[in-house]
Amino acid sequence: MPRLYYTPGACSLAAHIILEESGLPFESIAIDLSKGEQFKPEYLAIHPLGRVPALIADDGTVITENTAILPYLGKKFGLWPQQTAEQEAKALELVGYFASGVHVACSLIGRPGRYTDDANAHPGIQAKGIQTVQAHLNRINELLKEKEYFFDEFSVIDAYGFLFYLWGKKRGLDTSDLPDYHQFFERVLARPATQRALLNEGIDPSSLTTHSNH
Ligand SMILES: N[C@@H](CCC(=O)N[C@@H](CS)C(=O)NCC(=O)O)C(=O)O
Repeated sequence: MPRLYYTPGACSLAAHIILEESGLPFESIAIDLSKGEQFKPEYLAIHPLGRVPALIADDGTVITENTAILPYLGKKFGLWPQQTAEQEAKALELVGYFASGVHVACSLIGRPGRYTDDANAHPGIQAKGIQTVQAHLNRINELLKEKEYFFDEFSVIDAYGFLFYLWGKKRGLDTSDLPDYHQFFERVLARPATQRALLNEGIDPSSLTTHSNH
């Protein structure tokens, strides 16, 4: 059975949701980033960069990077948009945008030390991160305009997109003017697989719902 290495509430949540969506058995192993478990030799042997997620497939293949893990799981479980080559290209476009645009901008806020050792410069990097992530959330809200999901049906892209609204809220960004993204977030949150993944990560799903007026 596949094995997922994850950290509660981290970007590994997208793969966790999809494994739950599959309805098939899988193993999940928590890596506590706050304790530096990602840098233990046993874990570095799996993911040499010391990051989550890492997935070990049924045949023992180790897969890292959301840009590989999510299309892989999506194709395996029928949750990857590929009705046409163009639709698949749009799905890859979003996976790439989320990983290299939105996630990286989030790390400006959470990990300014990655960009400079000068602690005096960290607040400026974080302020730029907040501004950039806010612009990404606004853009995602536009992409979701009048849509239930990013594509015709629920897919891995939705599990990934779900994450950034959650992180935006957690980091105190303004989510009050993102009505389409908000509704999408609540829709994905309400899915039984999302609820199971969150509970398995020790996160109470009811603590995430906002009941806002959107
Ligand atoms: N490009 C990687 C990024 C993975 C990543 O940065 N994961 C974060 C958690 S969201 C992490 O493991 N951080 C640990 C650290 O920075 O030490 C991917 O998309 O899989």
